[in-house]
Amino acid sequence: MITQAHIDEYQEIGCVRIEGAFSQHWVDRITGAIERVSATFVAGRTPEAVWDCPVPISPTRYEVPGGEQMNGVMACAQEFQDWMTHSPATEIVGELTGADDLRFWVDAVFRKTGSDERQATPWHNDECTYGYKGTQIPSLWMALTDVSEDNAPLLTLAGSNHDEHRYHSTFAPQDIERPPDYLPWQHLLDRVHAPDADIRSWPARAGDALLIHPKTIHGSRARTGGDEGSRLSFSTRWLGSDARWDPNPLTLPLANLPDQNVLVRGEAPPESIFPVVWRREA
Ligand SMILES: O=C(O)CCC(=O)C(=O)O
Repeated sequence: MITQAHIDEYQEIGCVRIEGAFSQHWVDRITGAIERVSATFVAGRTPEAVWDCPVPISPTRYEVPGGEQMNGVMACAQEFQDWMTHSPATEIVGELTGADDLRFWVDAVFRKTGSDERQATPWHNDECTYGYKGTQIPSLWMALTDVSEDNAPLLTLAGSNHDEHRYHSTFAPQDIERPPDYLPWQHLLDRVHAPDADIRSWPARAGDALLIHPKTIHGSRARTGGDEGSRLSFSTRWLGSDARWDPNPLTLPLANLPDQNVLVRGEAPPESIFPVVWRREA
């Protein structure tokens, strides 16, 4: 499924679309799982884990203007484990990043409904608060609905994957000294709003996937079609073989970790909480 052209595009501009990455079978199963998990939250309950996922994430859901977001629901439906084990997901991430092995980290669901312009995903990159450092820690974004230009496509700043610096996220503590390789968030915003910014738009069909480099600056448009439909995506974060724990004062701690000492500076993710789920065949 992955060609050299996909790998080259990913390396050059920090994002690539894999058309038809997931069959209708996976689109239907993941959508069904998301609907069930969301309905459980809406009914006032927190969905329980239904399989033994050792990653220290806990399910959360919040409503945003014109939509909802959920995080850490991977353990809450058998369909998600089946997808991780049997769909092409890990192969896609492994082949595109060149990693020798891969660990699942965390997931997020983005649903946008109607056309409230505040539903646009704000500009950010994913590494800004990460304690893991490496080039092989991307996000795999899966379209669960068709995403036309007026249905909130993702936007990326081409080439930002090559940035040497990092950004001081608005989610990180603000009242501390910024490490020397970090730039203010306003710098990121100025770049994407510059008249010559090389912004790429990523329309997709349900089942298409995007691989987003951890440094790639991205966001989304809002839905602009004026209809009452919705746009749904499932995004998963991965740790490849070059991921090393390298926290700094702007790192958001991994919540729910019973013992923070299992994370050792300079070391790969511990097998006990981030087991390898894919290995390159020799
Ligand atoms: O689907 C979206 O609107 C946002 C996705 C995103 O920002 C991410 O997965 O990091």
